[in-house]
Amino acid sequence: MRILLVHPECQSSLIGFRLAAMPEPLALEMVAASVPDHDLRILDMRVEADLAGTLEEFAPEMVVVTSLTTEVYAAQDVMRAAKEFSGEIFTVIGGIHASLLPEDFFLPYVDVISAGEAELNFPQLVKAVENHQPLKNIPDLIWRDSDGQFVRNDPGPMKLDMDKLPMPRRDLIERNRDEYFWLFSKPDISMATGRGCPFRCNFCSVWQFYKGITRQMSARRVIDEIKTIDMDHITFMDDNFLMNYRRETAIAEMIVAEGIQKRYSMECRTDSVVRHPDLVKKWADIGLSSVLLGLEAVSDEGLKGINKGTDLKTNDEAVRIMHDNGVIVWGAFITDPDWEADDFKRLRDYVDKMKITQTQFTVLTPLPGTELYRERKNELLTDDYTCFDALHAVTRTRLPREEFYKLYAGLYRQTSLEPYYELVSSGRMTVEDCKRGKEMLDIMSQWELYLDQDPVLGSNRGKKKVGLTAQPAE
Ligand code: B12
Ligand code: SF4
Repeated sequence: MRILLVHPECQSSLIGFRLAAMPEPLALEMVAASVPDHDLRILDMRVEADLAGTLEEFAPEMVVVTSLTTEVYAAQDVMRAAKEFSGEIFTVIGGIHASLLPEDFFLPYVDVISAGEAELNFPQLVKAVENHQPLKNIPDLIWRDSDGQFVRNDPGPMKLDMDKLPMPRRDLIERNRDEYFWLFSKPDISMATGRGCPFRCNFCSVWQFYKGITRQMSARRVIDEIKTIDMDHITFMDDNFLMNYRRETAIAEMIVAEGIQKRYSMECRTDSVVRHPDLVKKWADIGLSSVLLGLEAVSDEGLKGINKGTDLKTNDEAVRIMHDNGVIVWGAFITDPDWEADDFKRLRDYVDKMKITQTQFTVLTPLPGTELYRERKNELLTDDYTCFDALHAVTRTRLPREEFYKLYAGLYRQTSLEPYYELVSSGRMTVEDCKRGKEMLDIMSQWELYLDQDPVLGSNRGKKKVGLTAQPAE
């Protein structure tokens, strides 16, 4: 079959995490890898907008789309356009949002919603569609019965041998390689060596999506994949790469033994860092350049409130360990709509005190499917998913909203660029990277840019109704 896999584009403003990272469409590369015997094409609309031209030229029989919560409308648009182009095209939606809230895709132009990991049902789906067979025995599929009603199949076991996962189909996006980046590394390659997380932060969708199960590839399988990559920088997309001391030590040792010379970035919890500083040193010695650290809050109370399971002392120590090893810290922090001016000041003071070079400030957002959502869904001011980008307050703010955004955006106003200069002078960052970092801060610190998409002040308020209220577009 000719299968077109589409990553939708949802970015509509200057601000956004796009400034700090735009990794390759790894999910679609994995979906593609699960059906190798077909004619496959990936269209990443973040870098190539021409959906109509691709439909015309490739003439797909199936269009497959992935979607985070922020991307729901963009994903719906892609499927609607595919069906309008040809009623014969079979449309499939999958990924984290469709898995947690499939009802948002109960739409006339959607044929199937695939919940969970592609490897567990997508190959069977493609086979069934190709051979005009029934879909009723394929796990975790939501499909349309003869009356046009969506029916959900049982989930089936989440049995997956991570070592048997095929290599992602990076060849399908190679033409866009130079566009993908992670913080100061451009171009960049993404790798995912584990799935799921054993922790239970209340704002997080990961453990909900993986139903509390955590799995990792063996060190050997990780090395085999690294060896297929001919680029200098790899980012591990795992939510907590350093969680398994034995495995990550083995990977580092194999990298040395096999003479692999690259640079790496990763995401990490602070307690994993503090538990094994020697592991950080090992990785720094083999090229660890930056770590996205989930610091989240600057008080024990704040960390408890989100059920992070760490404390401030551990966070401080983790930052220190990274600094001692010359690793760039990309600190992720969560602000709260309930904050007063002092809370913002406390956070900015912490960032300055700890010399955190790169920062990510999000607004606490009850993302559908999370524990926080269940607790706070009655407080939501909007059901417009484009506001759920973690840059906007979707619940009431204690401060007047403009004031909230002024203080929030102001967090990005670096009081000192000294950490950047240190990185440039020590050769860990180029002048170009430094300029890019500075530009990012300049944009993210303009508070007016946050207003247009605000659920109360913004120009698109009330225009979109989704969630369980999703209506057919016709
Ligand atoms: C890389 C990443 C990013 C990247 C790229 C995002 C993107 N759109 O691709 C960047 C840095 C830009 C980013 C930004 C954001 N992200 Co992000 N990110 C991740 C991360 C760490 C890894 C995703 C990944 O590549 N995984 C590896 C691939 C292989 O797995 P996968 O994507 O799950 O795909 C599998 C299945 O889902 C399924 N599948 C997926 N699509 C499809 C389609 C079909 C048809 C089928 C059959 C199956 C299928 O099969 C795949 C293989 O098994 C996840 C955490 C996580 N563990 O998922 C968060 C995560 C996806 N991000 C999240 C969030 C909240 C955001 C932000 C809103 C804010 C923020 N704090 O970062 C922004 C907004 C992005 C936007 N587009 O608006 C949430 C999403 C929650 C949700 N309900 O949507 C996650 C889950 C983190 C969390 N803690 O909850 N993010
Ligand atoms: S540690 Fe990270 S991935 Fe794990 S539950 Fe918390 S936020 Fe989610």
